[in-house]
Formats: sequence, C-alpha cells, structure tokens
Amino acid sequence: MPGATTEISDTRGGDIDALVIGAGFAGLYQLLCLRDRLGLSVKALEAGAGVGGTWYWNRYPGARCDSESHAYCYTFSEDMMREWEWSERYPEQPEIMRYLNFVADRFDLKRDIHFNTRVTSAHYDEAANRWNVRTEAGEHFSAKYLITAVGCLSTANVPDIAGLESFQGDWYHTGQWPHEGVDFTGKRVGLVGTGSTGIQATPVIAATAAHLTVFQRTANYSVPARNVPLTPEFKQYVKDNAAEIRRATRSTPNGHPFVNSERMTFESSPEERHALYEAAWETGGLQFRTTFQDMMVNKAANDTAADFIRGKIRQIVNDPATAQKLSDIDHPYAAKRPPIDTNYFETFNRDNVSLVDVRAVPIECIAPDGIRTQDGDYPLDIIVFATGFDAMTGPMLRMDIRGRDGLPLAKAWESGPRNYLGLQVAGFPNLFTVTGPGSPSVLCNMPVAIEQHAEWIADCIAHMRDNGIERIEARPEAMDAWVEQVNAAADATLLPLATHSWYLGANIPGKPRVFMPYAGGMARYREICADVAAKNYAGFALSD
Ligand code: NA7
Repeated sequence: MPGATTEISDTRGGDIDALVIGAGFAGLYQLLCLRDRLGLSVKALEAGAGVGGTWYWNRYPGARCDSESHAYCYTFSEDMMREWEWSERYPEQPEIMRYLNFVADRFDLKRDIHFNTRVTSAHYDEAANRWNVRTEAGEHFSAKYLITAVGCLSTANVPDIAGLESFQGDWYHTGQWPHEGVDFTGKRVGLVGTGSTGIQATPVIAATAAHLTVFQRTANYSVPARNVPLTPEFKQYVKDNAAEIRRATRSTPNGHPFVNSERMTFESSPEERHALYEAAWETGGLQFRTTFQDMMVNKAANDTAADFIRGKIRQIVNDPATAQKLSDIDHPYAAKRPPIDTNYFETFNRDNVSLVDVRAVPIECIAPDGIRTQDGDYPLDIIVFATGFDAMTGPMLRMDIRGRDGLPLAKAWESGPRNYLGLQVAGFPNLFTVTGPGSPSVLCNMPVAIEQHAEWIADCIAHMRDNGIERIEARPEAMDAWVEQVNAAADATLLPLATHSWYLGANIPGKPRVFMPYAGGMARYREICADVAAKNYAGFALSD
C-alpha cells in the first residue's frame, strides 16, 4: 500500500477495537453488540447522511418491505418489540426509517457513527494485526476487527445502454432516489425493469403520470400483498406475543413467522389444490410460497403454482396481448425473488399505461427524447431504472479490500465469492462479513439473518478476547467445503433454474455465475454456525 506508514500516523482510529462499515439494520446492531455488550471501542462508517442502509437510498414511489412488519424488526429486546408499533401489515420505507432512527436513538448509537463517510479501501497490516481503512474524503481509521455490514442490495445497477448521456429528460435509478422526490404529474414516464421494485413502483407512478410505459425484459410472477392498516387487536397481539414471534422467526427456513405447510402438492386433488392456492392468493404475501412443502424442490409441483398465477394474470388483465406478455414467464415460481404487489397487474388496465416486451423487441439505445426499441421510439420526459443491483458481492468489491500480502478481495473472488459460513474469507484475518454471499441473507427475512450474524460475530470476538486470541481466519479447506455445501444446498432446490437471476449474478454483464446465498434454510444455518463455535471454531485458524 503506497504511503501506508505515513498515512497511519494521522489515523483517527488509533484506539479503535472494531470498525463497522454501514449503518443499516446490520451495522446498527453490530455496533450495539460490540460496543454495549462487549465494551469495545467501536465506530461505524456510513456513506449516507443518516442511518437506514438500503432503506436510506431506496426512496422510490411505492417502496415498501415485503416482509410483514411485525417480523421485520429486531427481536433482541422484547421491551423494544413492545415499545414500537407498526401501522401497516408491510412497513413503508419512511416508517422503516423512523423505526431505525428510533432504535439508533434508543441505544444512543449515532454518537459512534461517522455519516457521509464512504469507505474506499480497507487494507490488512499483518505486522500490526490491524485493518487500515480509508474513506472518500481521505480520512483514515485503523482497527483490529473489521466488520462489513454493507447490505446485499446497495450497489445500483444502471444498465449500460448507449445514448443515456444524451437523454434530455430526467432519469433516476430506484436505488438512488432523490430525497426530495420526483413529481410525475403530467409526464411521460418510462420504467425499465419488472422485479420487486418495478412492480411496486408501477401502480404509484401510473397514478400521476400522463403516461407510463413499462419496459419488461423478463415477465415476472407476483402475488397480491394485501397490505392493510394493522388493527388495535393485532398490535396488541404483537406486544403480548413478542417472545413467540421471535421463536417463530428463528425456527423457519426463511425467517418469516409463517408455518410451512407439511402438505405435498400431489397429495391433493386438482380441485383441492386450486382451493388452497385461491386461499393463499386471498391471504396474500410471501407466504404463498408455503402453500405446499415441495413447491421449491419439485418442478412439477411448482408448475401447479406457476400455472395458477399465470391464470390470475390473464383474468386480471383485460387486453389479451398485454396479458400474454405479462404471463409468459420463463422460470419456476419463486426461483427468482418473488415480488408481491398492490394492483400491479390491474394497473395495465389503465388507459395511461402500456407494456413493451423488450425481450422480443430489444432496446436499441436511448435517444435525446426517449427510448428507441427495434420497433419504434417511445418519447419520454422521465426514465426510471428499476434495474436492480450488483447484489451481494457488489458492495464488497467496490471497496478496495486487501488481506494478507496485499491480496485483493477482487482477486480472491475472481471466479465468484468464496468464504467460510458466509462470514470469513481465507487470507483476510479478523474481517467478518455480515449477510454476505454464502449465508442465507437474501433468502431470509433480513433482520433475522442479521441478528444471527451480528451475535455470532460478537460472541466470536468475546471468545477471542477471553482466550488471548489475536487473529481468526477461515481455513482454506473449510472454505472449499463450505462452497460445496452452498452449491449443494442450491442444487437441491429449483432456485438455479432461474438462470438470469441476481442470486446467480446473472443480471450483471461479466459477473461470474455462482449461486450466492446459502439455500439450506436459516434454521439449519443457525445450527451449523452454533456447532462450529461450540467446537472451538472448527474450520477457523485461531492464533495469538
Ligand atoms: P431485480 O429483481 O434485479 O429486477 C431488475 C429488473 O430490471 C428485472 O426485471 C430485470 O430484467 C430488469 N433489467 C435489468 N437490466 C435491464 C436492462 N438492461 N434492460 C431491461 N431490463 C433490465 O431488482 P429489484 O430492484 O426489482 O429487486 C431487488 C430486490 O430488492 C428484490 O429481489 C427484493 O429482494 C428486494 P431481467 O429479469 O434481468 O431480465
């Protein structure tokens, strides 16, 4: 690292035990665990001007969490679970921001967070056994432990479409939305992308735009969210059952408080199946996935769910040609992250909304006055890119992270992410990654995955301190075995069949195709991590 020795001399973090990168759900709780439970000196570095992480940046119209609010929260404090009241079945972005600020203030976390501080590099100094961290503004910090809590969906993917710089209207990516909002009134708007974000934003933009054109590359399933205000009775139920809700979220494969059905698809007659899918459609939400136990492992079983949803799309959408484009879906249901919606398909019945299938008729370029496809021009005042993220590895790799002997993380991961338990990479001592690739993360209700990681990391550091251990590092052979387990877990499901999903990195040109999250289930993963810790951190090299 050029100039390392002189840079360290003006380091601000000379006495810092741990640095946490990020102040979203993960960074806040990691800071709390290390500072307040272990008594370490800790700072968090956050690029945004406030707490919130993903939710700080994703302020697009309709931004709302797909997890149900009573389970989309921290569970480490039952008192806090009782103090906070959510207003709707699914929390909207501003309410999540209020919640995270409430948590940060309740535990006085902000005094140890440096906001507007984007980390550009983190280099390990083996002789000193410290991580030297540099920020965009040229500040330096140094700490023994480095914990990345940078989020899985925080590096916006703006597609490289020729001519974007020539566009004379305004354009936005949903993951970098202006804080002052965007007024669509009377505007001709083009929205590119029909993942969870595009599906949430479409009805809201259509409500005020003069015209909305949705550019769809891959048709997508969606199930109604059925969002409603929470009743006083339900709010009371949450307060009275905080411990039970926590227990439930910790016992299910994906960290949601829904009980997975034990029914197998073909044990029911077609009529019974249809009735069960109808009931699940009426209930709404991600729990549609739990209608049958084998939905995500048996393609024929999954086909029955997929056909049911395709049928619903054709029922809802009046124009047969539009219905056909929307229901012509090429992957199993929920093999890509399944969206849930409020009036998404219904929105295509509005006079001011149209759909363009850019798989059939690709976008050629962006012209000064709109989007040009192979079969014509779409004049636009505003383009909204709901085109997703360089997920999971993107936020890690855009920082220049270097481990022992200057090994760049980008080099260690050049064929795709490799780590042990999703927590540590061989060659990067004392670096922990919260909800990184190789952990359940995005396949789980995120706060549940985050709490488990932050607590495991804090317990690990406490163990090191209590036993005079200075370094912990994943062993290469443990890492190889874990990568195999991650692949095997994915291969046991239908998830890899969606060959263009961001779970596989397929949405980013040139990114290695590796199934990134651990698909073996959160409950199983929690057991594996606990077992490793109980066996004196088997698979990690501990040294003094
Ligand atoms: P997603 O799920 O990655 O969706 C992005 C959408 O944008 C998807 O429909 C893509 O089509 C489309 N896309 C991406 N690049 C292009 C280009 N170049 N041209 C046309 N269309 C494009 O991101 P979201 O923000 O919706 O959701 C991310 C997660 O946030 C979500 O899964 C939840 O976990 C919360 P494709 O399917 O790649 O053909």
